[in-house]
Amino acid sequence: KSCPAAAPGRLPFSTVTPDDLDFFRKILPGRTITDPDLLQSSNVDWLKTVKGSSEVLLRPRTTEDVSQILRYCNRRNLAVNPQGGNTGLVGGSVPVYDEIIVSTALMNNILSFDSVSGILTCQAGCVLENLTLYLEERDYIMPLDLGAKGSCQIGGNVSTNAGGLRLLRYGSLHGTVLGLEVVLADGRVLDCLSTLRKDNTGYDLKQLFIGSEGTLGVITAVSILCPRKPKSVNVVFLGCETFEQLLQTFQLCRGMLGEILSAFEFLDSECMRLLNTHLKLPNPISGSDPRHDGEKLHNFLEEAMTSSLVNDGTVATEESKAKTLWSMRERVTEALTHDGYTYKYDISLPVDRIYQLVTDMREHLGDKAKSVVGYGHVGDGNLHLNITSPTKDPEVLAAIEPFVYEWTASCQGSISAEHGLGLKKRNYIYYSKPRQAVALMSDIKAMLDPKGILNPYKTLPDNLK
Ligand code: FAD
Ligand code: 2HG
Ligand code: ZN
Repeated sequence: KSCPAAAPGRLPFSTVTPDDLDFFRKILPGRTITDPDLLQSSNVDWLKTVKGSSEVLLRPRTTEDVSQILRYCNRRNLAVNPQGGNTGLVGGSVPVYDEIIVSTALMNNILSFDSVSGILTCQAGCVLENLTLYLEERDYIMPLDLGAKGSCQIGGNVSTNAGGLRLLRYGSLHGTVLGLEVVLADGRVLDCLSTLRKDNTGYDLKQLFIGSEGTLGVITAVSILCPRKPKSVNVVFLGCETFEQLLQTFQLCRGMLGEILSAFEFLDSECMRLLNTHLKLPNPISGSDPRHDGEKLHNFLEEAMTSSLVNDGTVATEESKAKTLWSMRERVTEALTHDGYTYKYDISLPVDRIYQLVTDMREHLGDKAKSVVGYGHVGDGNLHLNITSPTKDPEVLAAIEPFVYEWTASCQGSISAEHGLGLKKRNYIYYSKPRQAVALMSDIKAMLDPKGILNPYKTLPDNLK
């Protein structure tokens, strides 16, 4: 029996001909890449687990370029793989076969910034970290932040509806994105690039493209509401003995810090072990006492320490130490890549159930797995359960799945909290969505992309139930 995550056979799209290349070279001179060496990194995903065989990479600069590309591809029945920073974790960002890669990397202009409202409008290929730096100079920040900030692009973030490390405070992109410009499969440009906070004139079409993983259109520009840069930032790294204590600390923290709390993240001791083993990052809290370090969080820390919820910890008030502490959390994904083949699960659960899945999985796998780690966005009820084995092992996979999906469905959780479905998770959608919802998604796809040229084999399941 074939693995449900494996790609189905190649669909009957056309293949690229010399005439097609002539056309692309005419509209994108010097930006039609066919050199196999240059194409290699765009054909492989960040995790190096999905590899396509595209022979053409197109690098448009303008919306009009994208429109011409799609109009042509649609007419010729050529499949297209939209690509941003290629940091996606579910195999959605790379071709499965020979789809043409349309990269937004050169679409990296900031179009406008209103320093009164905090509304930024930019092209889709702007790298998240560059946007953050631009805004910080103007006393604003982006409403999202993630470990992949140095490579991921805002268009990719919107297409995956990325959550990240600040969602707890600033909410999801479904709220902060005010407008989108999207090129549809047939090349039509949908201009919904509004910069209004409020606009109830009909259906909110932009929402369809947020999180649709490049299957409904190519996002070419984004307008987004950005918060003011906080006056001071403190990062606290605390150690708890049990997940139960961690949850009690979270409750205390919410109660005492309220709206100034920007993030509440966690990583377990297995993550700490991997950070130390593979990236040589030492435990930042051993031997320090947060009561001596900072003023700002004094009351909360006093309470957390005296009630014995927290064993030890450290506080960062200056930027460089804050960065060091954040890297402990942000670099777990990287540490895992050094541990072996990684089986990734990105699960939404009621917050009090989060760690039970890690403990149950550990027990269920016994010594079949090399490491079983839990980390994630506690404040959002989002667990990152990661399992490694020395090499990809079908037996380990068979022990994990469908166990992990059944466990999640039994709690009415989501099998993809923030990374999307891409190639890897598309056939598991029914664990989290009813049949009618998936059928309606498929109708929307058929309406917007009747030939199915946009990111085929991704997001929607191979067969409708
Ligand atoms: P890509 O990986 O290039 O593409 C992702 C998907 O979007 C693909 O399906 C692609 O076809 C589509 N796409 C890209 N650009 C466009 C466009 N302009 N129009 C239409 N479709 C497009 N995710 C989180 O949610 N939270 C995290 O905290 C987080 N942390 C991460 C940390 C690391 C170290 C890594 C490697 C990844 C992390 N991710 C996280 C995964 C996350 O999905 C991506 O990092 C990010 O949102 C993808 O942006 P990208 O530009 O790299 O898009
Ligand atoms: C994070 O929160 C990312 O660090 C990546 O979403 C999670 O690698 C993962 O499983
Ligand atoms: Zn995450």
